[in-house]
Amino acid sequence: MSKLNQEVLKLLSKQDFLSGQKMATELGISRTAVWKAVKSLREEGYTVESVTNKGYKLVAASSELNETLLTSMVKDSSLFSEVIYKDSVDSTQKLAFGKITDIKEPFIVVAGEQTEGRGRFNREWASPEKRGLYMSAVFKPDIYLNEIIKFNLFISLAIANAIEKSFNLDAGIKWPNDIYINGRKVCGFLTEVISENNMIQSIICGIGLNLYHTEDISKLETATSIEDELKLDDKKDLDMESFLKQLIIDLEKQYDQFINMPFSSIREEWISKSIIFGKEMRISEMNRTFMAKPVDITDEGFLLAVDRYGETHKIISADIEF
Ligand code: BT5
Repeated sequence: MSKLNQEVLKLLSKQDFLSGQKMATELGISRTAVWKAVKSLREEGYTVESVTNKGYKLVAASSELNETLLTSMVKDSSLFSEVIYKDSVDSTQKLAFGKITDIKEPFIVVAGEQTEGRGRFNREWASPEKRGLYMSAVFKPDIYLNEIIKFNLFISLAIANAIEKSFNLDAGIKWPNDIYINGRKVCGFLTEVISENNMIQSIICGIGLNLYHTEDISKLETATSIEDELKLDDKKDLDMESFLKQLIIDLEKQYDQFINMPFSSIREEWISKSIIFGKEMRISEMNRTFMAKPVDITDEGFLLAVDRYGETHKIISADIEF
């Protein structure tokens, strides 16, 4: 069905009005099949007008994430081979893990809602229906396990850049895995790995981005959404098509950099987007918590933070809070 939706959408995008009969002939299907595809596109959020004797006209693209849109995005991707879309899942991470052996190339899982969305250390990730992007991107690199330290640095830059370019908002990176706008978290991601003999086989990167306002999310003191951050004049439906295109382009670009280049190649840009430097933060490592100011990041991707006694700490992995 999705492939047919895409073909009907392509025809509608090219023309003003197009009759059901013309589409049916061009696609070699019945008029009923055309009608069904139009109905399904409308259910996915596309506005398709129909006028007797004239036919169908695409009035507005969908402001929702939907299967047709995602499939066409991935078709143009040089990295991802396919997308799995579900209206509702427990967690896209779980679904992605379940498909890893069957799908040999990199792929994407997206859901309209998650009933058990999770953050790091199994914390909850609020994933209300049609309000956000809930996505797991699976990469299949052939690199040493210790390279994974750098992965989050490249991916955070990709997400921040995509948000900035698409919505004209100032997106800041909060090391290690959050994107903030105006002091609040709009996106969190988590990186999980399958490895054997010190080599990474798959990276499963789960990205949760709050797109539209919800009461649940605004109740969280530190959270925000793209819609909440847009200026009044810009508060129209979000253009999902250009955002997804941009996100995939930026993920491809930064993943390619991650595989082929050292962190130093993006270090300056990453620092310019980071929101943690020079601020006193609570840093929680595996077995200790202390207060310190992040001051720099090394070429290898280690965070350097200075505590009140002037001692410098080299941090590989931690939770940090303002
Ligand atoms: C993260 O964890 O920030 C990673 C979130 C990853 C979610 C994606 S969605 C697609 C994929 N499938 C999944 O099941 N997960 C991934 P962490 O740093 O542990 O942050 C979690 C904390 O953020 C929670 O304890 C809350 O305080 C807060 N939080 C929960 N939901 C939020 C939301 N929607 N927006 C902002 N903050 C939220």
